Amino acid sequence: MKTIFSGIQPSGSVTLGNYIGAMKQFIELQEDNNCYFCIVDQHSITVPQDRLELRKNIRSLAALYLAIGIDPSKSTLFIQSEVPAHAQAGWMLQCVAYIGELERMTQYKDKSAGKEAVSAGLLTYPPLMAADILLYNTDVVPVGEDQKQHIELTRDLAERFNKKFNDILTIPEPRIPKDGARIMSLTEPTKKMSKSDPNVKSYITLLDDPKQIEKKIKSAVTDSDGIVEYNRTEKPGVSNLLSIYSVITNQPIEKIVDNYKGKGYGEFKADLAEVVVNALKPIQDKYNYYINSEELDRILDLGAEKANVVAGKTLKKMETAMGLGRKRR
Ligand code: ATP
Ligand code: LTN
Repeated sequence: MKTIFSGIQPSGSVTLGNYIGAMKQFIELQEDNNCYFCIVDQHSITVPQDRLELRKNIRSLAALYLAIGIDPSKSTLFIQSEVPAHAQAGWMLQCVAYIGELERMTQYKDKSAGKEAVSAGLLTYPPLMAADILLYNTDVVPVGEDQKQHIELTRDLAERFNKKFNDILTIPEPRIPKDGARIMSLTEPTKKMSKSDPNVKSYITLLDDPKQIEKKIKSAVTDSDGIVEYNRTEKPGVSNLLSIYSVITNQPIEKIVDNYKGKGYGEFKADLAEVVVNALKPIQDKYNYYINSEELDRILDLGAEKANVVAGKTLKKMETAMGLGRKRR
């Protein structure tokens, strides 16, 4: 049995990219591992958020975790800001990290590019992510491809901490799915699908209704040759749609390509829309149950309680190793 940790930002509505790249793995992993799944609200304030919108997104993300199948009797589900050890350990790891290595993070470069005002938090975000992971003695972190660099930095920070202070932190491994680790934007298929993209047509959320899904897939950018074929560089749009089809239906891409030989994009897109709508229907039904239930709050309270105990223990060890506070008997 391994310890698993992963987090999702409540920075918008969860997309098909988040689901395929990260969340689908969570369900499989919770069966025989010790899992922690977190709503990383402190990460989401590294860029401006509307207060009311953020509150709504936090609750909605919690309900979605449950709707996709996170079982609170198997996994610990909690909100990052309800476990203060994250920010505390995050600060300590900021003091272990070097500015140069933080400036090299591609997510930082992407999110700060062209912005006049960039928060210091956007730069120091990876040590907070490292704290999330390291506080639970995590072995494995299931994430999409874009987070690989952050996990590598987490490993570097943990190794540096262990060497400089005391050998107490577990070195985690990333777990990136073979297929679907990078679902692309529907409108710009060379960019990753992202829930904070200002263009709502670029992503499908788990809560989109059938009409929206149909419309978005119909208008997804493809190319003009009309052949359903997989080629990421020459045909990024169609290839992205094929990846989505393949992961959702559990069919190899070659088989799908075969089925659409001689058929055009219209038929392929209409079928894909149906596949997505059918896959999301049970998730949406469960979501509607959880979103207004008191059960959701009970689950989150219990999750925070459990997480505080585990994280608090590691935090104390880290403080002792660094020499913070008074010597404890
Ligand atoms: P934001 O737009 O606010 O940066 P995001 O949509 O990129 O958000 P995160 O909350 O940062 O999503 O990521 C949650 C998880 O989903 C991470 O494990 C991340 O790797 C994964 N993920 C995000 N986008 C994709 C994508 N397009 N394809 C596959 N996995 C993804
Ligand atoms: N950085 C991640 C979200 C995140 C995370 C984590 C993922 C924050 N803390 C811990 C895995 C483990 C992102 O932007 N997708």
